[in-house]
Amino acid sequence: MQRSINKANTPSIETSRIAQPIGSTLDRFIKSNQDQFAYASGELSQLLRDIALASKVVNREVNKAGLIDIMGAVGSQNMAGDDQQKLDVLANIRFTRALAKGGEVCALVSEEADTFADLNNEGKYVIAIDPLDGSSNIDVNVSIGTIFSIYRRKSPAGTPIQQEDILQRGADQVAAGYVLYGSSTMMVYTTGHGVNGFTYEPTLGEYFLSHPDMRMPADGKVYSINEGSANSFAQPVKEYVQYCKDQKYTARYIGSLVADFHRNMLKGGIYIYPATAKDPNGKLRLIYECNALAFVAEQAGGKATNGSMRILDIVPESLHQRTAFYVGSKNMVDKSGSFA
Ligand code: AFP
Repeated sequence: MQRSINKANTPSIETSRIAQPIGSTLDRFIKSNQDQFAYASGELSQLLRDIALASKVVNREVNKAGLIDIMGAVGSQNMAGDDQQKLDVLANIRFTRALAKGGEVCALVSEEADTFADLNNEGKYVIAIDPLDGSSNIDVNVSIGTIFSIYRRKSPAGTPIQQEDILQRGADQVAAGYVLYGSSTMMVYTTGHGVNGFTYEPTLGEYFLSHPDMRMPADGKVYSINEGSANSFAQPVKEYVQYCKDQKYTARYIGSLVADFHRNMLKGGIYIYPATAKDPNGKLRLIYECNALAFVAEQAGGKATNGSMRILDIVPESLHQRTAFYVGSKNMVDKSGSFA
């Protein structure tokens, strides 16, 4: 006798409760969205995968930092004059190696090096990276991050790298993002078509799409600024901080840009590193810190300025240029600008 198959009673693999679906891997997501890129040749996809791979290695080092002797300062200073922590150096090596092996990048600008590194001269992309931001937090187990910014080179492949390849406006970025090494590790990036966040699953060694189409709330109640420097803020900044207090906003300042940014991205808020008497151009670096986060913020509906001008419109004049940075929920950044 032939048995009939009752489809209605057949449990669907897709919806089975026995094993919850775990969503798209970063790899699969990059591949399925490749057609959105202006130059859909697969090289930018590979570059993003190289970044993800290096971040997994850095994540491993960050996680075991407390266990072995790789914590603490290495004894030298980077271009910005900060003490270089061992993990900074290590992260720089990991990202540089992964990007050099991938072959898509012709030049790499890093916080950890005075000038750009020539990678593959046939590569079509320029990358600017802060391999491990918030390094003064490493020794105390506080969240740190990697920030990256990707540009299409302007000079023809195979020719010497030009200044115009390196010093591009943030508005010319083709992709940007960050990795947050926090209570879980996340990679968040944009290719100019919205922002997506992926959470790392360490036992599987994969990033999974956990935060699709991230949107930054237009308003928030959190302000993040180092008020210890308040005496050297300009009057408009002092007034804006007072305004935040009058509004009974909550102050939250981790001192780790990626972590502060990410919290505000999810919950709404503003992060400010203003010009101060000590740092008249602010402290943060335009090319490998602010541009990337400004691009992510705008793609998520947020805003980023230097207090008056859109960050992405600033034409950089030097590799390690600093800028004041106001980033976060659009209405809050607009309000802060009204005090200028
Ligand atoms: P470090 O990498 O030296 O810890 O600097 C971190 C940072 O660039 C950024 O992540 C913080 O938001 C900001 O500096 C903190 O600077 P202040 O200590 O001056 O507030």
